[in-house]
Amino acid sequence: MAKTIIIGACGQIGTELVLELRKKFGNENVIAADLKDECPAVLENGPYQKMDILDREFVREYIITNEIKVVYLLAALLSATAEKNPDFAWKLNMEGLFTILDLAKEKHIDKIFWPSSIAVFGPTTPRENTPQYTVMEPSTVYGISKQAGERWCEYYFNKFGVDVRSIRYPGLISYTSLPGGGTTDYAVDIFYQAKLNKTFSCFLKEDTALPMMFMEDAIRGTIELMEAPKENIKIRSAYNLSGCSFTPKELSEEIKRHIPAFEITYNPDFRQAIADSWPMSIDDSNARKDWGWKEKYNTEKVVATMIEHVDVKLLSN
Ligand code: NAD
Ligand code: AKB
Repeated sequence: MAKTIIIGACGQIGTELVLELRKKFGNENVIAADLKDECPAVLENGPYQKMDILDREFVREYIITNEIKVVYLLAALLSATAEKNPDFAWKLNMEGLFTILDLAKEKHIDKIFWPSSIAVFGPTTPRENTPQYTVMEPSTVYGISKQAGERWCEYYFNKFGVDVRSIRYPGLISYTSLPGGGTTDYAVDIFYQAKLNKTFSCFLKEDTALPMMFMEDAIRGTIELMEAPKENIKIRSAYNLSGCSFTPKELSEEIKRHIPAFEITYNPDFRQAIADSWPMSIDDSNARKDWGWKEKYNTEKVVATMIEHVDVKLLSN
């Protein structure tokens, strides 16, 4: 069994991806790696390695010595945090990717998953049903790093045959761990505040539609993409992927059906400009055609599942 590592394993996606991959491939074969000194309790069912993706020599040595063949590289600064520290965001989001692409170019690694984002699109992109191939002029440092990353992934595939696969994730909604500094984080935070205080102050305007996806769909899609036969993967930059799409007002109305006393207020901040530059909905027909993608969660089902499972104790961890 080829060993797999998830770098950036303690984040919103990593936590759930590690657990799902361990179910599939066995706990011992899936290594969680992150900056954190200690393994979080939820990931204690398998190996954990403290790792800084920016320590290129350590990462190379660890992956080569442990004969790790599959890498999921999740460590990154997300859109809102990246705007506050653009130099470091560019460094983190790009250097780690080169370390992993180079290991694959040298044939130490067989397969890479590296996530892109809807942030690769920009204000000049058609915002409704955004096509796979269209104008892409991202206006955030995060979007620029993701677009550059996509170009490098495709380049390493074309030039060196590196088997790298990627998805342009929309905003991801989950309850196992908290989101890490993105513009779509409001769509997770709202559930905690709805349960705790029955009120939520939203940092986006009421009519700001964004593409979103429930984490279970995102993890399933990621694993399906990684398991698809190589010849089916026609896109080596990153696939558009769609789940559902809603505005803060629509989300709050759906929450009100479960918690009638819930109230939302709108206090837009710097993240409004980021959201305004992103698509409202996504055309993912290439993913459907090439490797059979289909989402399971619409907005109604996302809300019902979040209301059922969100545990406000997570806020104090
Ligand atoms: P997150 O911020 O929740 O988690 C990132 C993890 O990386 C954290 O646990 C952090 O400790 C770790 N990390 C940071 N710097 C590191 C370093 N130098 N070395 C090792 N680990 C480091 O992020 P996430 O939401 O899980 O996103 C993972 C990836 O998916 C990112 O590349 C992100 O751009 C992409 N993505 C996420 C979403 C989303 O909605 N969550 C949407 C689109 C794309
Ligand atoms: C963010 O808001 O930065 C992320 C993303 C869509 O990439 N959730």
